[in-house]
Amino acid sequence: MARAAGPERRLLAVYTGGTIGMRSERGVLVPGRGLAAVLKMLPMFHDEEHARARGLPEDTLVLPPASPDQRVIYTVLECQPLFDSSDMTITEWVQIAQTIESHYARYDGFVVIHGTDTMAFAASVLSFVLENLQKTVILTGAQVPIHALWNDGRENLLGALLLAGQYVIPEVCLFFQNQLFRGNRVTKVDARRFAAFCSPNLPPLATVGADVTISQELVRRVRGQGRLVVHSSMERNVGLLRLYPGIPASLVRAFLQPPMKGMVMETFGSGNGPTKPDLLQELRAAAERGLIIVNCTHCLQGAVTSDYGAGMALSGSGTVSGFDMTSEAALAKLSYVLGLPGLSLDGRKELLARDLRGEMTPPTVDEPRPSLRGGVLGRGVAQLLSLRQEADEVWDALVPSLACAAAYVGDLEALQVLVELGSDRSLEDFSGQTPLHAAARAGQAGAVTMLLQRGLDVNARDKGGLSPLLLAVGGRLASRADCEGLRAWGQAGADLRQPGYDGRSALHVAEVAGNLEVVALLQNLRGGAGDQAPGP
Ligand code: ASN
Repeated sequence: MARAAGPERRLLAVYTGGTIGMRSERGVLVPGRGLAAVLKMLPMFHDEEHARARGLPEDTLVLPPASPDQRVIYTVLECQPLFDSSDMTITEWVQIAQTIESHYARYDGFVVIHGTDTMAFAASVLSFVLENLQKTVILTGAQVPIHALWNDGRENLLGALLLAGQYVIPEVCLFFQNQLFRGNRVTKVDARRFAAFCSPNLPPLATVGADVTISQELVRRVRGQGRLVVHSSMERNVGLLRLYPGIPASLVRAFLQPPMKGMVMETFGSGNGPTKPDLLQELRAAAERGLIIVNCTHCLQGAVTSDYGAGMALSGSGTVSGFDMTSEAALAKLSYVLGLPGLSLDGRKELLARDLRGEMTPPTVDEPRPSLRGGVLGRGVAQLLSLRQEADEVWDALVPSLACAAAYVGDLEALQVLVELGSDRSLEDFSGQTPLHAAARAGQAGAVTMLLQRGLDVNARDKGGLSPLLLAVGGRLASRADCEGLRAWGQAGADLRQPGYDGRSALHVAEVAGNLEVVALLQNLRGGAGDQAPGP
C-alpha cells in the first residue's frame, strides 16, 4: 500500500442512495436526488475557484488541497433509482461492480455512497465480485442526512474521498467515523450512534485523526498484472438462518427446501448447536443432497472451533466451519463460491475453507485440514495449503509452478484453488510462464477457458518470448479440433489470424489437418473472419 503519486487523482463516487442524501417526505426519510449539487455548495467538498481556473466540466468537483502538490478531482454518478439500502440485493451490487469495471481505466479510485443498513452485506459481496482489484474502493454513508446541521455524512464522505484519493489500498473497504475497515470484516452494530460499524475480528486498516495512521501489515498487497475480473454469476439461492434455543427441526427442513443451494447457519458460542437427532438429521439430509451449510458464530467476536461436542455434532452433520467470518461475509462468499462454474462439491467446500479476500483468519494449529481428493498434484496442493500463509517466499516459489502443472494436466479443481490463492500474487513461474501458457501448450480447453475468464493475459511473454496466444496458435488447439477452446480464445479478444512462431496461423493448421469444423469456426470467429491461409 502506498501513498498515491501525481498532481491530480481522479475518483468516481457512485451514489446509490442511503440516509446520507435522504430528505424528509411526510415525516419519513426517503432517498433524495441531487447529491452532487449539494456537495458543490459546500466549500469542504468543492473548490469552485480551482475548478474554474482548471476549466473542469460542470459535473466535476474538486476538493480543496489536502497537500500542497496534489488535488483530488471527483465525479458523482447518481444511480437511477436511488435506494434505501434495505431494498438492495446482489443484483444491484453486481451492477455497482460492473459500473466500477466500465470506469476502471479512467479513475484512480472509487467511492460507493450507500445506505448503512446493508452496507456490510454490500461490502462483502463487492469484495468477492471484484477480483484482482488494484485500485481503492471505499463504501461510506451516514446515520444522519448531509443536509442536517449536525450530521456524520460530511465527515464520512470527505474521509472516504481523501483516503481513496491519496492512498492506494487495493481492497473493498468501508469508511465510517474515522476508521477504514476491510469491507468483508464489518457488521453494523448501532442504529443511531455515529460509530455504526465495527470489525470484530480484524483491526481497522487505517485510522484518521490529526494524522492518517495506516496499518500497512494488514493491507492486502497487489501482485501480478491480472486485469480486473467481475464475477457476476453469484448464486442467489443462499440464505441465513439463526439458531435459537428450541428451534424445531421442521423449521430447518422448510428453510433448506429447493431451490436453496447453500445456507449460513448462525450458531451459539464457538459454533455450537442443539444436538437433537431430528435437527441433525435435517442438516445431514441437506448435506447429502449437495447443499452447503456454513457454520458461523452469532457472537460478535471469536471463531467457530472444535472445542465442544455440540459443535462437533454440527460438523459431523456435514457443515463447513466459517471460522471467524461475519455472517455477511459468509453469505457473500457462499454466493460467490456456488456461482463459480465447473467445480465439484468438494472443490467448493475447499474454497469456502480458504481465506480468499482477507475475510477470515483460518486456524493455524489443531484444526484438521481438508484435503483435495485424488492425484499427486492434489496432495501437493493440500500440503502447500497447510503451510502458514506468512511463508510468503515459499508460496511465491511454489504456487505458480503448481498452478502451471495443474493447468497443463487440466486439473480444474486444483487450478481453481491455486488461482484463488494467487489472486493477489504473480502467477508467473521461474521461466516467466503463466498457467495460461501451460494450458495453451497442452491444449487444455477447460483450463484455458477458466484462466481467460479470470483475466490472465493472452499476450504475456515468457522468458523465451512466447505468449499463450502464440502457443495456442502454434496449432495444438486447432489441430486437435478443439472448438470449445478456440471459441474461448476468440471471446477473450485474441486475434486468431496472428501467425505463431512458425509463421502458420490457426486456420492454416486446421486446414492442413483437414479439420473442417475448426476451419468453419475460425472463419466465423471475430478474429478469424476473412483469414487467408499463407502459402506453404
Ligand atoms: N435506511 C438507511 C439505508 O440503509 C439507513 C442509513 O443509511 N443510515 O439506506
